[in-house]
Amino acid sequence: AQDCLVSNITVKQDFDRMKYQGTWYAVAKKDPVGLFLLDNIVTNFKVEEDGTMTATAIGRVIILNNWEMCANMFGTFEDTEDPAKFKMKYWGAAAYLQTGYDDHWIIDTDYDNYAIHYSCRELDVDGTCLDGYSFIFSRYPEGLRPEDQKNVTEKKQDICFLGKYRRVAHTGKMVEPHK
Ligand code: AZE
Repeated sequence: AQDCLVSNITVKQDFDRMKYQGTWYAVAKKDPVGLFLLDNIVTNFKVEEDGTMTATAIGRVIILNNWEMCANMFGTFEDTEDPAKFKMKYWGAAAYLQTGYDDHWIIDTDYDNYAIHYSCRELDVDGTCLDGYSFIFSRYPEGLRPEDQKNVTEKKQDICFLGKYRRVAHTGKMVEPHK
């Protein structure tokens, strides 16, 4: 969306949740306001028997008073009229972690290598995003394939987050989320 209006952002056509299942490594992220996952972010998507999409995610966080820990998070996705736009209800395994109800849009993916996620938490009065976050996911912890980088950069621009991402380190000290 050239005008950065959230309502003009396009998402993946005919999103196929079955093909999206499995492990994704966050390789870059654009943070929202407030507490957020820091690094070593790995997620696992699954389609349940009734067709609902669910996910688990782990990541390093620092909560109150510089307490560093591994956040074990869960999400369930509510369908909308667009197959690539979900509402995500999420919570932590422990009560001191974060709970929330966020948009969860899949901007683009080829299912086998990369995915671009987008969530706007708060709209500005002019229809642009005032507070949002985004993940670039890869099927490989080492990062994106060189051939996917150009497309991913274009998509970052389309969602008006270009230049706002930070790399997500994978130091390998953490475990995979539960499948
Ligand atoms: C996401 C992938 C799908 C499952 C979930 C995700 C989001 C998780 C958070 C977690 C925040 C935790 C904090 C703890 C102190 C999009 C990665 C649940 C936003 C800040």
